[in-house]
Amino acid sequence: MSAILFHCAGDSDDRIRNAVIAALPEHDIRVWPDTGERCDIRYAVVWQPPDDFFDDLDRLQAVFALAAGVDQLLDHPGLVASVPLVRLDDAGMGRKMAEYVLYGVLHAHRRFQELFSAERRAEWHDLVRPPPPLHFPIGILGAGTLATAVARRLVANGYPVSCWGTRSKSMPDGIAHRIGEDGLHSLLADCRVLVCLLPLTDATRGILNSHLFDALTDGVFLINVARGAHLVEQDLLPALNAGQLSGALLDVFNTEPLPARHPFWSDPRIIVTPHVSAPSGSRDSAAQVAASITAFEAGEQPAGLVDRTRGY
Ligand code: OXD
Repeated sequence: MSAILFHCAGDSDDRIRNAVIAALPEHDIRVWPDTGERCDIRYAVVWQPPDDFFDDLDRLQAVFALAAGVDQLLDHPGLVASVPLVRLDDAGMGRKMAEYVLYGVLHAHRRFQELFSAERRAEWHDLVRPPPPLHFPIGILGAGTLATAVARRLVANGYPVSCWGTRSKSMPDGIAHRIGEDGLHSLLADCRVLVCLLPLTDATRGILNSHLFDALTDGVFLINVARGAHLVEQDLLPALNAGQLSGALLDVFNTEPLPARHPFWSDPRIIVTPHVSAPSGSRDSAAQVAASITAFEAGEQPAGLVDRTRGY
């Protein structure tokens, strides 16, 4: 008999587990740490599995991540590289991510930071005259499923949007696509808001650093919704102080939860949110995992199959 081993850390544990069980009624689903006979286990459905999770799972055929980012799984000490890894491909996250980023873009474009601080001083600050969205370009680092969902929403709101990636690919109408070093530099030189939606790989770790901030025009608003390790944290306050950045909306951090004494909490130019930009929906995630397992068993390639050489 083939079984699926499930592990999910966090509040949504029961909801996702029940949705996975409901979506795969024919399968024997075991919930970590009750593994039963480990030799029965063919698939694992996981979010943040512990270090010994994969021990003795000798007949494991595939791992399904309950996340869009698989950096933690690629670094997992127990997961062997020959086992295919599949990540969530949207699963309801695109809409939520688009809403979150749109909030940040409107915050920057309509200068809410300035309005809020005037409000705190009981000051009638009515001189704010934002340009039309057409003159407020947005640069998105990343060109994958979530970046595309975000870009579509921003384009629908009238913003010119460019996505940056390493390989050329066709993007939906109205979204510019830039590639390579030159593409990055032109995107940085143009944008008023910079959004990081990259996968975390060796090539992208620390990409949001003082060198990149030097290439921006002054006063850019930064949104990081990818991974904390994309940002070199000690470079952020100097870039804000120098006016290269006007503010930042950060949802991800090197250490999560963000420690109470971290300077980001108290800086009025930085909005901190607790990794909530786009939680995956339990039913959407379960449906995608079920479809991926069905595709996998039929010998087809599931959506979200990770290319380990690229790292996403
Ligand atoms: C993800 C996340 O990668 O929630 O899906 O961060």
